[in-house]
Amino acid sequence: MADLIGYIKDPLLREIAEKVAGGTRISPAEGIALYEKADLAVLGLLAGIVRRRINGNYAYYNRNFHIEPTNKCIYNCRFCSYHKPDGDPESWEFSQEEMLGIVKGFDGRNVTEVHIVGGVHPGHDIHYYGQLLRRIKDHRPSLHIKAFSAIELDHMIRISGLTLKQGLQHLRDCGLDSIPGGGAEIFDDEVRKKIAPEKSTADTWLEIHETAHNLGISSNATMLYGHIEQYSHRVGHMERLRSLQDRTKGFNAFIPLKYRKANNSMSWLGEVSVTEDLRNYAVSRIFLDNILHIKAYWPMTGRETAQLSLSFGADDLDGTIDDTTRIYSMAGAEDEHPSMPAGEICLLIREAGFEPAERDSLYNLINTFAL
Ligand code: V47
Ligand code: SF4
Repeated sequence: MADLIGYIKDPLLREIAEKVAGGTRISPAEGIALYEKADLAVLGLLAGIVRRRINGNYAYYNRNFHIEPTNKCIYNCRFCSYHKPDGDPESWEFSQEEMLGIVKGFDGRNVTEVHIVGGVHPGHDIHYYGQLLRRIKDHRPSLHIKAFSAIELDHMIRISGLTLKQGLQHLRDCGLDSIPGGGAEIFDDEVRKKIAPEKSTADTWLEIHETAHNLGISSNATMLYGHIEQYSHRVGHMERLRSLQDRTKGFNAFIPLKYRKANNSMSWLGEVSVTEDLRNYAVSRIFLDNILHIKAYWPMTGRETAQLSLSFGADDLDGTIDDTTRIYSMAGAEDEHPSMPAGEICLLIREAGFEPAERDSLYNLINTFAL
C-alpha cells in the first residue's frame, strides 16, 4: 500500500503520507491539512496503513446490552433528543429492581458486558449508584460493568461531597470496571458553551478520565462532530486526548459520534454526509496513533456506514446491543430497535474483507472462529 503514496500529487499531503507510512506521529496542523485537502481515497489509504499496523485484519465486536437508568436530566444540551426535566410527563426512571430485572433477563445468555448510561438525575448520588453496581456484581460477578459518563460521575460525586479520587475509588470497589466515552462532545470552550452550556467543562471531563486511569479504571473517549464545529476544533479535541493517552494509556477506544438531527433544538443544522463520516474515521485513525481502537458504533451510524468505516480506519463495531438503547433512535438513527446477533455482525465484517474477532471489554480476544 505504501507504494501508492507516490501517486499523491500535493507536496504537503505526500509529506504527511510519508510520515504516516513510516510510523511518525503527525502534528495538529497536519491533521487539519488532512481534513481540508485530502480526498477520500487518500484518507482511506493512510488510515488503512495505520489500521493494519495496529489491528491487522481483525474487526472486533462484543456481546453486550445497555441499561439506561433514566432520561431525567438536570442539563439541557442543545443536541440531545433524549433528556426530560424531572416532573415532565415524558420523563421516566427505572427502579433498582427493574434494572436488576434487565440484568436477570440475560441469565443463561452469552453476554460479557453491560453498558449503563443515562441522564444526570438530580437526586441519585454515588451511594445509590454504588448499590446498583454491587447488586449487579453480586448477581453476575463475571459481567463487565462499563458505566456512567464523566458528566454523570461529576454530578454524583459532587453531590456526595467526595473528591473525584474518593468517588471513583468507591465506585471501583462497588464493581465499576470501566467508564464509557460519553460527554466529551467537543472540548473547545466556545463551541461547548454553545451546544452544551451547563455541562461539565472539558477540563473536568479530562480530569475524571485521568483520575480513573490512575486508579486502574480504563475508559473510552467520544467526539460529537458534524454540528457547528470547525476541523480545527476536531483536531484540538483529539490532541487533548492524545496527550492524556501519552500519560496514562488508559483509553481503550475512540468513538466518533455524528450529530443526528431529529427531535432536538439544533435540527436546523442538518447532518453531514456519509463521505464526511468516513473522512472523519480516517483522520481520527491517523491522528490518534496511541489509541488502539476506533469504534464505529453501529446503532448510531447504521449498519452500512459501520461496515464501510472498516475500510477507513475503524476496527470495532461495538456489540450485539439486543434492543436495549433508545438514545440514537430518538435522535433519528435508522434502527429503531437496535439488535444484531453475533452471526450477523460477523457476516457484515467478512463482507467488508476483514476477520471477525469477538473481544471482551478490554479488547482481549475471546474467539476468532467463523460464526
Ligand atoms: O455524550 C447525544 C451523544 C453520547 C446525540 O463508550 C448524540 O462504548 C449524536 O457516549 N446525535 C452518549 N450523538 C453515548 C456514548 C456512547 C455510546 C456508545 C458507546 C459508548 C462507549 C459511548 O451520545 C453523548 C453525546 O455525545 N449524543 N445526542 C445526537 N443527537
Ligand atoms: Fe443530559 Fe446527557 Fe442529554 Fe446532555 S446529552 S441533556 S447531559 S442526557
